[in-house]
Amino acid sequence: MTESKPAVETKGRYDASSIQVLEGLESVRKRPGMYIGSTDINGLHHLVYEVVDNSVDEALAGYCSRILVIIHLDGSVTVKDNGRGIPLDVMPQYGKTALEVVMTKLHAGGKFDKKTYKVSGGLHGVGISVVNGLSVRMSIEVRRDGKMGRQSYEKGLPATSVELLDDPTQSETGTIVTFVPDGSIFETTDFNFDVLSSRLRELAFLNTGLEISIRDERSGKEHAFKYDGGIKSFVEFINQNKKALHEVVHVAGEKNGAQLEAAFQYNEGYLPNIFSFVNTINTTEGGTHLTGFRTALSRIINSYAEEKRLLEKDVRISSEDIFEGLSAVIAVKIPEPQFEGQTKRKLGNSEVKGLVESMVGPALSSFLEENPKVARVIVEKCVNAALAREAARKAKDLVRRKTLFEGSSLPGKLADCSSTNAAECELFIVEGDSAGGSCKQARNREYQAVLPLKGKILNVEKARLLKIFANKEIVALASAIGTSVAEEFDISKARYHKIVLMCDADVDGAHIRTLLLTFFFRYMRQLIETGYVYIAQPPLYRVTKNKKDQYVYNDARLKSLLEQLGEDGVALQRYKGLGEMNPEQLWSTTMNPESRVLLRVSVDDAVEADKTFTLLMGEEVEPRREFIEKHALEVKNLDV
Ligand code: 0RA
Repeated sequence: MTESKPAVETKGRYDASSIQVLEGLESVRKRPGMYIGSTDINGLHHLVYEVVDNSVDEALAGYCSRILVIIHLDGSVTVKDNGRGIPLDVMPQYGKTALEVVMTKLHAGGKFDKKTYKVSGGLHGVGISVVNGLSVRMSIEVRRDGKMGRQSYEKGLPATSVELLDDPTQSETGTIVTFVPDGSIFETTDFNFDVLSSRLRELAFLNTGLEISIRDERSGKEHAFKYDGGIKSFVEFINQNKKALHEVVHVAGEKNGAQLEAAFQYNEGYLPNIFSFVNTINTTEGGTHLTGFRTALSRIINSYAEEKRLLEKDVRISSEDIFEGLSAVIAVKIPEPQFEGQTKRKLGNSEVKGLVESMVGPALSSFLEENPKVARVIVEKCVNAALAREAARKAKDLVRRKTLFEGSSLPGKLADCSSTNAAECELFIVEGDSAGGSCKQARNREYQAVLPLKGKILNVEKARLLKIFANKEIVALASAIGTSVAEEFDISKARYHKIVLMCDADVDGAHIRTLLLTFFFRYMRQLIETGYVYIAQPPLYRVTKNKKDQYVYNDARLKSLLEQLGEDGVALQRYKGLGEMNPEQLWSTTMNPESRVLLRVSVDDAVEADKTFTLLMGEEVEPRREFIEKHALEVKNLDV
């Protein structure tokens, strides 16, 4: 590989547009990173993308409808398409077939750059010859014009001459490429099926109607993608497990050589899920196209809402409110993209912002006018986001000012203990005023404090911050504990090192306990992590036999007790609530450290816990109750 011709005249035309620079592949092997970004697993996958991009170009030109990728057992990869195939005729200026030139020469611009929107910045579009240069072995088979042409290579150099045969099938045209990546160049040559598959799915979304399949012979896994709805299908896919608020909105346009396609749909959730592409490259860091989209959305939704008088006074939808619960895909095609950012995945071209804005704006505006129902749903979603943001800001200010939970103002309902040594102090949070009363009589005033809570406390999972901090029960709770909440939380200020939740042993009690735990988990998590939070275990039954009382804490124990003894001469009392116990009973069964059973609450897996609380606090009440009944009393830690 020594050939390096600076400028080559092509077919008698001398104008600058047809100039191409061809050179051998030695530079590719010397500086692989310059051509494929890196030599890690991303660079490895890039080899597949590069070949597939050539097939996709055939599809864009209207000649290819199917692409198949196969990962073989020996670590090689095959890409097969039904495009036109690479020309097999000899190029007079090289004395070689176009096939060999395409496969063995690095080309920068000019005739072979048939790609209208190819990418600068080293992301792709470098040519299939780069893959060849970085492969220990590569072979290609082309069917075209009734002929079949094939050639193999080693490290980019021809290992055989081009074989030309009559195509025995004489049917479909196309290209089959197989390559074995060079293990002396790549850190790993182990292709990841899931990564390749998800990129191919992206390409299938971005190229409407194109069928792309991938098969992994190592595992037997196989995926096939074909989306007749294009990026509209992409948005539906993103929102699959979410509750969508309306049909997908689709916008397309072309201006000053830039093409734009965008689709979006709001869902009931709060998180944005936005994918942006430039010339089919996933711009994971966003960029000017995304900014243009966001600006247009924000401007048009605001002005629509204002015009239709859908805004309460003082409400202004900001561009962050626009993204709440929004799933969207924005794909642009531009001639000369500039990529910036950490991973070169951020579009930098400043002109694109205005272009996108000017295409999305009017289209969205007419869409809203023509679809007033959808428009209202969208405006309402954004207004809610704006209100929530404002409320959160106010709540934060409140907490910051530290007036809310200062220890100086202990709640009136709190029967505090006399000790100030937090390590020995216990706070019993008791469901209901009557049980609270019994508890106050039963307790040891020296180190046990009692705070009765009335009914169900607020579900903090569903409420906005401002509402949470306006809730009397929660403020009472937080001020009694003394640590403040959220960002202001300070464990060293805890006034008790045992905070004991004492609820009835029924479904409502379990629900209240979960509401309390949710509050602790979301706003005082360290309290749980430090092991300060406990659940009291009041008995379910009192069994009296031979004038002797026995307290029973679960049904299994009752069953075995009754079986062991027989039911003759046995008196059974079922406790439906804490209120049914007198202070002495309450003391001996539930509060006396000598005889009580406490469960310590722990968070073993915060991510799982997070998911569980979200599930528990969902809209459906019944499944939640079932879940609570099943799990809430599972023993994690015993403190006797
Ligand atoms: C050069 C020129 C033409 C097609 C291709 C390359 C081509 C390359 C690959 C790689 C994988 N599949 C491919 N399919 C096509 C243009 C051919 C024409 O003008 O007829």
